Amino acid sequence: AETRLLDDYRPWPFRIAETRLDVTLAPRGTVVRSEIALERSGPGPLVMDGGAGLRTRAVTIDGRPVDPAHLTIAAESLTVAEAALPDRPFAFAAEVEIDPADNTALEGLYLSGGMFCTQCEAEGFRHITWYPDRPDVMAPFRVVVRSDLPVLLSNGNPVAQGRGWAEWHDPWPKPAYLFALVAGDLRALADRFTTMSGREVALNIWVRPGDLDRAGFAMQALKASMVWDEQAYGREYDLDVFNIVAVDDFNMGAMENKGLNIFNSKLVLASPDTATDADYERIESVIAHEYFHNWTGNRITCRDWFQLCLKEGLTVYRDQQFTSDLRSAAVKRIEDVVALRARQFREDAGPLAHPPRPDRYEEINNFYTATVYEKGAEVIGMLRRLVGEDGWRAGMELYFTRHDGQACTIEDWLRVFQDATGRDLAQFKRWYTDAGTPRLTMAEDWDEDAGRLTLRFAQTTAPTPGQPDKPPRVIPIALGLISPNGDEVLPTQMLEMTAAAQEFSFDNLGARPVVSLLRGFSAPVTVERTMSAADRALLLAHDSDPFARWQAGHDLALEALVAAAQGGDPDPAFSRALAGVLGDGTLDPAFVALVLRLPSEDEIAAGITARGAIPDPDRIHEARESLAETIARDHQPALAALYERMEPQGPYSPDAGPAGQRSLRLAALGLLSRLDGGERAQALWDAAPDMTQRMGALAALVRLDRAGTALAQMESQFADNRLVMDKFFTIQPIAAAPARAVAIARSLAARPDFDWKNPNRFRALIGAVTANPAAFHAADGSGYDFVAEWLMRLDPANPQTAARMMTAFETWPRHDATRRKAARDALERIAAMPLLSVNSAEMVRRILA
Ligand code: HT7
Ligand code: ZN
Repeated sequence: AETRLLDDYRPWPFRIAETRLDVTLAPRGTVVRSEIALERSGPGPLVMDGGAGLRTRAVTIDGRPVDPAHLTIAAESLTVAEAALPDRPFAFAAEVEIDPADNTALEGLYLSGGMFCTQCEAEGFRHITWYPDRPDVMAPFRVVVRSDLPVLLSNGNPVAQGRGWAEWHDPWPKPAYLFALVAGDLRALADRFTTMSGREVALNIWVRPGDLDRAGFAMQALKASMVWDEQAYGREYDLDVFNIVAVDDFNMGAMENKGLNIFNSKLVLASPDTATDADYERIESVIAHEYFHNWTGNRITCRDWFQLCLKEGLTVYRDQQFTSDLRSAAVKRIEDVVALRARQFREDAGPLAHPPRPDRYEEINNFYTATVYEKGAEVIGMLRRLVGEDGWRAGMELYFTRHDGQACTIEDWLRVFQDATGRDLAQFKRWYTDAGTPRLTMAEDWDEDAGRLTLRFAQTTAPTPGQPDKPPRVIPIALGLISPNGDEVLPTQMLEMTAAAQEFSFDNLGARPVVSLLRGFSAPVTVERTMSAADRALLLAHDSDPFARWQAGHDLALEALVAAAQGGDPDPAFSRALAGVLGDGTLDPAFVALVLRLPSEDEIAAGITARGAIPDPDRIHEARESLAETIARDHQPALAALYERMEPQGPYSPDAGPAGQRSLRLAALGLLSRLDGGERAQALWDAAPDMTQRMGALAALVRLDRAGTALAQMESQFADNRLVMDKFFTIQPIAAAPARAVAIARSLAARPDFDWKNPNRFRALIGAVTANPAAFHAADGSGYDFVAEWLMRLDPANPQTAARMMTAFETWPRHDATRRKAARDALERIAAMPLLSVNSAEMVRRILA
């Protein structure tokens, strides 16, 4: 496939005054008539993007058919020669036919359970009609939708409607990727919002008729998001209506189409008996994320797809701030860092590493990654730390005013902050252009006589594909100093490291303090320092920074697990230190639950790799299980008391308080079930107060291999609820003992309700195997084979989802020779598939490179 390069950017040589679409829907033979009002802005022919599925019936310029001598229709483009184009403004019109019923890739216009819907980001619009399908070409849209279905929606404001048709007008110029159309038998949960300038906005969440009673939380989240963006950034909504539609078949989470957000139904529908606390929190944050895109993504969009993190990194950053304001900032920060390390650090350490702003790609859909999204957000957090609060506010204001209505680049973004603050951001830009996670080492010199502590920092970044050398970056290092008795002797300081090696000294210290390093996770780096278990325990007990406090406990656990998984004796320090945490009634239960959550098997494997050894997934699993059992034995009475005390009283609420209590209760349950044979878990399942606790109980039962009755009950109660049944498919392979997980997954895959063309169901089952590391990385290759088999089946139907899941293989190079060979064989089988998609071909090639 063709490699696209950042440096090859050229503007399109036309401007669009207006795009008109008239779409007559049918499962097969949907007719799309387009009329595009154009004006030349540079030399060249008129080249439109399009896909193989378009049956072109007519192409006209100013109403006259284009002379075939001047018209070239190729596989992916339509060209009208310059000679056939008028010098003045003109109208290009086309009529094409497409078949949404055959669209299993879920890009462009497709059918989901009898409902027509679209997904156009990144390059789906070209499957609907001929168009300049690039984000820097923006136009107001006028759309007529024709169908017998009762609800007909598109972007913008409704203009008129009659029997079988509806007209919509979106006055805000937008690129084609933000186009959307929906038609179906839908019901709306309706509400209203008055913006800060007094605009009345009609809010609708459209769902299938039976789902209305599960849309209330999403509506609440939408209104909270609208208020927050006004208060935090002064941004208000700009149309008369805001529509959200829930769809069952969807490749990702949700899509920010202007005025018509389309959501995976799992990110809209929630009730206490069907959704967990984590589901609720995710719904809240994704509703916010898509809503925030209205300014960071839609009003100001990307010049090209290399700039994807311009909108995604910033919008993730904004949704993280929103959740942190609504819930607990400390807990949110820890959760975000856990997720960043699990997905982005892992990506950065493997063959798929790329910068937040890549400079080449074959298939853009492969670049909706943790690096673009989550690292993109971390880079923005660092920028804020470096320019300070006033600089941040001034920069954001300038960004919104200077670039409203434009398609921008990372250079535009950085120039705004340079202009607003006078700060040179040339070195900071490396965070956007360079891949890899910097490794920060710190050594300490203590001068007892002078009372001076000198910290010697060094940074290095390992080579990544295509980037052998890494110059130093600017790293904001937040630190504080804690005295041996736990008092803070130096509150948080923000150091700026700019060189490969740098020293910082602190004077007038009475006794040697303990350094609380990288407070708030002030930069996305890995930290290496020598530190005693006693000092870590001191920080866990006393650090004023909640992130650093949690990190101290996490490091204790990680060190113990890394040692145990390599055959060493497990250090009892972590379990011992937990006594203080479990006994401290002032701590937020959600925080305590996070301290109790052991490092993942994948994180332990990465820790072993970082120490230059080869991880053994089976031993890692055993070490983790064994530490959990030790903790349970060491703290049984305290855990049992917490389990009882943390039962929230009153009706279910997904708020942070009760959700945090449940998370601690279930953490205690998970540990206690190692001692009580699952008695509490069974009792909790039977009492079944809400889905959060049911799933916590079920996970413990599956792990103990005594979930048969519970699973049968779940199935009979929820056979008609796809979202709950997805949980049924996930929990078994993910929580089962690794030796049984693949066999369980195979038998689940044989069930008639394993509707593998539905991305949620596919991810629920096949993704669950990849999330059980000792099963996926089984030495006999059975995990790799199972996943590869299913990816090969999915690829022809839905390349985007298949390619995305291939990232499960990205850690293959760190394993032993037997596993490496098994993984390579599986990947090579995929690579050898006839007609493998461009998406999967690119992924396999990069993973094997
Ligand atoms: N901007 C969207 C990214 C996206 C997407 C969403 C659904 C299906 C396919 C998609 N391709 C790209 C989602 C977001 O980041 O908000
Ligand atoms: Zn987004």
